[in-house]
Amino acid sequence: MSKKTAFITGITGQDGAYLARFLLDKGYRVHGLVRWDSYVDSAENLMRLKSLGIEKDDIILHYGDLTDAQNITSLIAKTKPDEIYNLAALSHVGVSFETPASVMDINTKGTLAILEAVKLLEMQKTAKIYQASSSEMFGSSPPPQNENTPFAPCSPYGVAKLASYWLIKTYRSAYGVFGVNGILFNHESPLRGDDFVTRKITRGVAAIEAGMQDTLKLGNLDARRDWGHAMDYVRGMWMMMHHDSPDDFVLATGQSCTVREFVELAFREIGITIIWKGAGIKEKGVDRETGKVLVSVDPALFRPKEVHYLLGNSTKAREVLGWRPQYTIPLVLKDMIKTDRTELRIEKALEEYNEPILAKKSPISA
Ligand code: NAP
Ligand code: G4F
Repeated sequence: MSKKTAFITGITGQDGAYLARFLLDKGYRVHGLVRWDSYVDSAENLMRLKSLGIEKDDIILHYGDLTDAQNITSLIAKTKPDEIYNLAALSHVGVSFETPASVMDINTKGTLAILEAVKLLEMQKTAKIYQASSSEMFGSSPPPQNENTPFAPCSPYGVAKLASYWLIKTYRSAYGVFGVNGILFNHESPLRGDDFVTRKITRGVAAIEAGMQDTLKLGNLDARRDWGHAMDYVRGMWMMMHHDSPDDFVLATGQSCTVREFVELAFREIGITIIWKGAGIKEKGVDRETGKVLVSVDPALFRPKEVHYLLGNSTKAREVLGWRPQYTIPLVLKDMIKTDRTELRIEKALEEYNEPILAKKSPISA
């Protein structure tokens, strides 16, 4: 049997890396879209892939940008994918308030570029599309949320993702495109960007333990999320693409906790019990043993509008696809903090090792 071909946008991101690993292990030929950048180390954006044992030669990377429709069309024509996974996005909800126009360009017009390419190239029958829809689209709709919950987005990110969700449904019914919406609740991992709250917390806690940071500054501690593991969720993406007919599915663990509770769990991993003192922007997380302030609230991290409570009901994916998450919040957290503690111990050791060498070499001290 000939190899299946997948084209992944967002291959350098958290989900892209795990999905590439998953598909390679299944014997796929994997193409990925990458943006050119001017990092000092031009391979920096491939770090996540590398950490999962994926080298440049294992996949085929193409320079491009989701906002460039001609580029996307020509890449789809050239790579002839059986499956397109559209994971590229400006994925930070808070940042989407600062850059709403680029969010619409990437997160909505980018999806349109893929759909139009498939339509223009008459690939409806050969190329399936997975769209990375988001629980952020539910916004202020009360929990638990499932496929029938009304959408009420609260951010430019949520609005842009919702427009893409509808584009997928529209091209599915109007042109027969095999397009699926995976409505995914928050999912994390050791590859999560450190601007997202879970990674900021696990890394911050590990840095406090290593003596490299004094306090952890956070925004809204009351927000409640349904946090799963990215590895479970990329498996779910593939399962949706292999269902007989295109449909929309929620993936969620069905458990949630607040940011405050996540902080408590993370500190417990390093043997610290946090007690909370004060309220609102004066609230502090204090080490019960030493009385030291380890967590404080920074109002600059509040969003203009907040999604307060996300808790998913993934009964449909469980019953129709047979999908089950293997990770619960405590297990996701353990996986993340274990990696952060190891990485920071190595970083610290390297710093200590390099310090005397740098001091010797420094022209200032000479
Ligand atoms: P991520 O780590 O932030 O990765 C985003 C990816 O998109 C990166 O590879 C990034 O490339 C790429 N990208 C951004 N703008 C682009 C552009 N204009 N052209 C081409 N590529 C571009 O996000 P993630 O957590 O893996 O999430 C994957 C997808 O699922 C996103 O669409 C996200 O919105 C959605 N989603 C995520 C979650 C979650 O909890 N993780 C939940 C629901 C939905 P660079 O490396 O060049 O920046
Ligand atoms: O980690 P977050 O930035 O994730 P958020 O906003 O829920 O978005 C993530 O999940 C969505 C699915 O629901 C995805 F579609 C999206 O791409 C992304 O992956 O923030 C979680 C909560 C928010 O309520 C935020 O206000 O944590 C709160 N928070 C409190 N302090 C913070 C911080 N968030 C961040 N990023 N940084 C803080 O210091």
